[in-house]
Amino acid sequence: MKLYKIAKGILLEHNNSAYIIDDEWDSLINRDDLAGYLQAISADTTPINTEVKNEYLNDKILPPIGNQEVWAAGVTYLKSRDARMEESESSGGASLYDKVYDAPRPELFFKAIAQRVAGTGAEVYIRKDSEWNVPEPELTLFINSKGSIQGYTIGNDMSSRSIEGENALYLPQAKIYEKSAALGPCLLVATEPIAGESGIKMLIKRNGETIYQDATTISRMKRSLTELVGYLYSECDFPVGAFLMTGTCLVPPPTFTLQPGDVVEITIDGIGTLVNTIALNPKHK
Ligand code: DO4
Ligand code: MG
Repeated sequence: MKLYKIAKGILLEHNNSAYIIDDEWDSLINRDDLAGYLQAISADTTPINTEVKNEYLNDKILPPIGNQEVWAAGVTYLKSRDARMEESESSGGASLYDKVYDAPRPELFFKAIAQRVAGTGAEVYIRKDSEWNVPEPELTLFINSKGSIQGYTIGNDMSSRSIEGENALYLPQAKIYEKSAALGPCLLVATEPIAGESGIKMLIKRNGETIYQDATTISRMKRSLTELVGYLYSECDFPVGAFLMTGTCLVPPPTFTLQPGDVVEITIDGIGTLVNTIALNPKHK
């Protein structure tokens, strides 16, 4: 089942039919057994016709977030550890990444409030004071206020490698700025946990040509999803739930940096594709 936040409200897609749900986003997604609740709604509601559904989904799709905080886990895949060790070698910070990869406690950091999150089809920004920028494709969890994973979406944890590489203490500046995060296109709600074999793929286009593409599976993650959630929820309350990006599994080669106009497409099997165009923030150019 897929939940879309659209201009007209909330659209539920289930078994090739679509339904409009008259509810408020935060209280809807923060339920226990969201999957069961949505199944019951689909059984009791008249579906909208396909034309109307396509019209809604071809219009602007909003990020599937209300008033939740977005957090992120780091160095959960070998690829991320190796790339970070390389970029921080000259600042002497490489061993930090090596240690956190093997430590019982994961790296977790605050990433965004909803205002800084872009949806599919929207722009994400690179910083004007950063010369080395990458997208980070990440399976992203929606966890309700009781700490139970209720859904999955696709996340892009936009990052400045030059700022983070200069000094690990600059991580918040490398990671947190306007439109440095994207989520979407929908929230996948299922009765079963997402399968480890689910593929995650990233493609970057410049002037219509593919300049980078790679793919892997979620099963390459070093840690379990519940382990990450356990640490996040151990001393923080999230009254309307929280989103947690689970770390990047793909890193473009060191010679690669994003440019304004590039298009980033991240696909996760069963969820869909999150598409964003790279831009500089017009307010801060
Ligand atoms: O340690 C820095 C950030 C790591 C990160 O964002 C990732 O591995 O995805
Ligand atoms: Mg990341």
